[in-house]
Amino acid sequence: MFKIFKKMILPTSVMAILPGVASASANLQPTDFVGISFWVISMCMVAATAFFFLETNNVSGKWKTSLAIGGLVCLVAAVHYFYMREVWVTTGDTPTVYRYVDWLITVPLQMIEFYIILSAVAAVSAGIFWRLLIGTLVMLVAGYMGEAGMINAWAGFIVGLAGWAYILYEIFAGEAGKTAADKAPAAVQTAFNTMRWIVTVGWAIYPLGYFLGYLTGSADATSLNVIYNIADVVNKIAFVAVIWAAATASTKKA
Ligand SMILES: *C/C=C(C)/C=C/C=C(C)/C=C/C1=C(C)CCCC1(C)C
Repeated sequence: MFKIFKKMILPTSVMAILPGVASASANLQPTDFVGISFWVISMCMVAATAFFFLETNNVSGKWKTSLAIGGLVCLVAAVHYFYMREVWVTTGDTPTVYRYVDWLITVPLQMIEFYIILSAVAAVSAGIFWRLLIGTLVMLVAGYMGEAGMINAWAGFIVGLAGWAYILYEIFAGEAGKTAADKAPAAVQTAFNTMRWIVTVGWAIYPLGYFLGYLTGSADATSLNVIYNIADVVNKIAFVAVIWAAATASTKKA
């Protein structure tokens, strides 16, 4: 009885909460493809949330934490997508503040996933955790301050890039990268490798958007929002799906 309750509590609470924040906008025009993309992505995030939470029941103990965190990433993103869609549909503005609030929560959680999947298979130092967290915060806070006009826009960009470079160094050549190469089993190595390429190639979209949309003003709000929306599917849902695949493979083997 208790087990069933435990299994149901996460998905049920998610499904109970989400419709409450998903006030359907009455203003969505059939030709507003950016608005439609906001809608589609928010629903993908809801579905992914439910899926990853449910799948925590099907993987072995050491993987449950990483899948639960992956579910949280999608849940937080889903809620922000509802807000962002609303801003876009009602004002036609880019919902920059909501994106940054979303990033401030989801990006550190995603970076911490590197640490958690390694600690599921090897003894790892807490230094990895802190370096990834600090690099992420430097990247996001600098970008935000630059975009909000609190500091020089170029300074924010350059400090933000340095934070990102620091993260990349850690997962490719630093302690995290070395631990994955030396100590992780094949399934985890594959996952780790795909995840760090998502962080390199997929995440490049965001500084590119800052550069083209904000610093040089050569990209318009419509294309930027569509690109961010599609990028988030890869950079969040596919990122967690890679962890899920490793978790499932390693559970079947055990
Ligand atoms: C789900 C959302 C994700 C994965 C967002 C990631 C955002 C970034 C990697 C942002 C990076 C930036 C820089 C590297 C330079 C400064 C400007 C930022 C914050 C856009």
